[in-house]
Amino acid sequence: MVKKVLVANRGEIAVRIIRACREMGIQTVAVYSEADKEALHTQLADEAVCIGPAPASESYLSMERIISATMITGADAVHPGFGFLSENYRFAQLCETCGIVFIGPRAEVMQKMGQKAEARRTMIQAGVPVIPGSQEVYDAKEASVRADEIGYPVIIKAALGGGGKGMRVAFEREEFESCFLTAQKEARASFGDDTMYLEHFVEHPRHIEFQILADTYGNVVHLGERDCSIQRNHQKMIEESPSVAISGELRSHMGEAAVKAAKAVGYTGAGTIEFLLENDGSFYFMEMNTRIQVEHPVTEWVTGLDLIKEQIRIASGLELPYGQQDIRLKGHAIECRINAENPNQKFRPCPGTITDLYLPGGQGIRIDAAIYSGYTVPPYYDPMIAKLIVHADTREEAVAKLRSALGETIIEGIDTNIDYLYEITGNERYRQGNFDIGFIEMLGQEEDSV
Ligand code: MV4
Repeated sequence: MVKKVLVANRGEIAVRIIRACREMGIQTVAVYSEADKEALHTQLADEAVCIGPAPASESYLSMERIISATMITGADAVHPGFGFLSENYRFAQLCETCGIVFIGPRAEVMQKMGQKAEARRTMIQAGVPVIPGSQEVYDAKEASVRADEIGYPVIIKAALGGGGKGMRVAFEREEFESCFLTAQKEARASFGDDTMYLEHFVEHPRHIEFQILADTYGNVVHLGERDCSIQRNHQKMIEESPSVAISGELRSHMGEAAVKAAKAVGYTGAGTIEFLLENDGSFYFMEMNTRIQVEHPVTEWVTGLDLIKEQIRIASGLELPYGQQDIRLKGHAIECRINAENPNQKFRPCPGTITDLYLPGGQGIRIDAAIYSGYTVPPYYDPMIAKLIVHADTREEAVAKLRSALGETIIEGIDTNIDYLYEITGNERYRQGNFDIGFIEMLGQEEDSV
C-alpha cells in the first residue's frame, strides 16, 4: 500500500482525499497557494507545502512545483482529484518517470481518451455504440462536406475538448461555416490545438454516465449510472443515482458497454463513461473521464463503496475483492452543488467572507465541503464551495430530504445558489423525473416569457 499521498488539489475534494487517507493509515501532504493559507485542506493534512502564488497556473497547475513538493516531503503517491492536473497525461507521465505513483490510469490511456476523435474510433472497434460522426477535420470546406453526409443538425466538437468548450451546433448548412470557424477558434485558444470532429446532434437526450472500477489484473466492474441531465452552461447542478430513465435491463446493457469501453483501452482505476440516452432507450458513447468526478458521492451511497479508497487500493496494486454480481444498488441518492454565485446576476461568482454558517445533518444527509464560519472564499478558483448529498429508500423521499436540508442551510456573507436549487427541486417536472439536458434552459425561457 502507498504510505504517503500528496494531494494535488484544493477545496472539498482535497479534504475528501485527506479523510480517506487518514482512515486508511496513510500520511497526507497538502499543497496550497498563497490564497489558501487558511484553507481547510491546508490545515487538515499532516503536512502542508506552499507551492506558489494564487493564480492556479503558478500553483495547482504547476507540474514542476507539485513534483518538487512530492520529492521534498517523500510522498510516494499523488492524488490529482478533479480539474487542475487530473486529466493531464504529461503530468501522469512525469510522475511515472519520477517513480511517483499517480493515483489514476496510465498516462498513455489518459492521452488516448483525451483525444475524443481517437476515442470514438476505439469505441467503434470495440463495438460500443457511438453517434454517427466524422474523423478529425481541420478546415471548414472539408468539414462542410462531412456535415452533409452526417445530416443536420450537427455538433462541432474540439478533438481535445470536453465540457462544452470549442463546441457549436449547426442546424443547417447556411450557418455551418461560421459555427465551425467559431468553434475552431475557441478550440485553438482553449487547448492550443484546433483539430475538430463532427457528430449528428442528438436533440433532447439525457446525460447518463456510468462509473467503472478497473484493477491492474484486468478485472472491471461498473457501479451503475448517474443521471447528470440537470446542468447549466455545461456545469452540472444536480446529479442522481439511479436514473428514473433506466430499467434493470437497460442498466445491464449500458453497464456492459461501459465495461467493454474500459477494457478496450486497458483502463485502470476509477473512470466514467459518458453516454447520451434518447427517449426510446438508444444510447451512445460520448467520452470517457479518466478522473474521480465531483458527483462520485451519489454512486458511493447507492453502492456502499468508498471510491477514493478504491482508487488508492487499485493504485497500490491490490485486486478488486468483488465482481459484478456483488455490486447492488440500494435506494436513491441525489447531490446538489452549492456555489458562491448569484443566480439573479447570470450566476456571477461571488467570493467573499462567510460570516455565519449552519450546515444540515441527520440520517441520510452528507456534506462534502471545505468551508467554515469566518472562511474567505478566494476569487481565483471554481465557485463550488460545498456539495449536499442525500440518500433515502425512494426518489420521492430523497427529493423531500434534499429540500428539507436545503431549507435548513445557512450561509451568510456571500451569495449562493441555495434558493435556486430549492426552486428547481420544487418544480413539478423535476419531481416527476421528467427532464433532459435542456431542462434548466427551458425554465429560463419560461421565466423570460412571463
Ligand atoms: C452532444 C450533444 C448532442 N449530440 N453530442 C456536452 C458536453 C460534452 N461532453 C458533449 N456535450 C454534448 N454532446 C451530440 N452528438 C449534447 C451535448 C450536451 C449539450 C449540448 C448543448 C447544450 C447543452 C448540453 C448539455 C449536455 C450535453
